[in-house]
Amino acid sequence: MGLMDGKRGVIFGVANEKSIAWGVAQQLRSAGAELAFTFLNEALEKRVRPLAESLESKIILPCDVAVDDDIASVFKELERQWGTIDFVVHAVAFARREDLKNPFSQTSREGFALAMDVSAYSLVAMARFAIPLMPEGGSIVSMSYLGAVMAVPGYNVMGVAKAALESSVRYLAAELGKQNIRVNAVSAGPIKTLAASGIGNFNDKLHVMEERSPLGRTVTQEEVGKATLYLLSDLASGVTGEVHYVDSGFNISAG
Ligand code: NAD
Ligand code: 0WE
Repeated sequence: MGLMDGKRGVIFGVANEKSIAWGVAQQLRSAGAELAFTFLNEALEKRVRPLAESLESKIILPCDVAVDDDIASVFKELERQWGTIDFVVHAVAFARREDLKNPFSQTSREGFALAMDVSAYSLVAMARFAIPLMPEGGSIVSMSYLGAVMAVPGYNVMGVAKAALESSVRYLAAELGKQNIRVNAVSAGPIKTLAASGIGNFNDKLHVMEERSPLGRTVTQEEVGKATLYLLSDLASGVTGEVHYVDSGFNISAG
């Protein structure tokens, strides 16, 4: 008997076995959920397909979340194969490398729009296409970071995008509560993933975290996965519009 027996959903954002989305997928599968996956491009398909198949997934689809037609195609295929779904995991973010390196004031209009589009608007688009597949309700969880609410050095335009993402979580939750669709975010502490490996001095950030956080260590993909499992399950049936911190307590002790 699993917490997610009989539940089906889609996970956006697995790039490899280090992805936070993969930590979430493993927890969901262990709890009995049936999973569909998306991948950004052919290079990533090579990584994602074997991972998805190792969890007995049969629905593995391409999706650039900056393209509405791609998102529409994913949910169309889920409707064709499953009829309805119970959950969506949004674990996608992107900003131009130079916008995470240069001073924030130098962010270009295009760079700002791209970060917002891929990292924040994509959640709204996913919700839009998921709603018709959740006639009895459902649960949507996205991934955020402390940089949404504090000016973390170097996080820059991604912090602005995460602020928009967290606000979108609240507006979606407020609107969709009547349809029993819950929308939440997990705010994770720094974890060494593909996205993080593109950040200069990321190891220094991990060490600061280890020194200053109440638990005295960084968090794992598994721990983020467990919190996400909770939010997607009926254990969290009364929880919506929340940003749930899984960051070793750093948010209460930073500085
Ligand atoms: P990751 O690189 O494993 O995952 C990021 C994913 O975003 C990749 O699968 C990539 O393919 C996907 N992506 C980027 N642009 C896309 C697009 N246009 N269309 C579709 N997919 C696209 O890194 P991660 O750290 O697991 O990141 C997952 C989420 O967790 C992100 O939202 C990130 O901001 C968030 N997060 C990460 C950390 C951390 O320290 N690693 C901390 C807090 C929150
Ligand atoms: O959300 C993120 C990082 C997301 C990300 C990473 C990259 C690297 C490669 C978005 N876009 C890109 N673009 C690239 O070209 N995190 C929460 C991880 C992260 O990034 C930081 C952090 C943390 C934590 C940047 C500065 C300070 C802390």
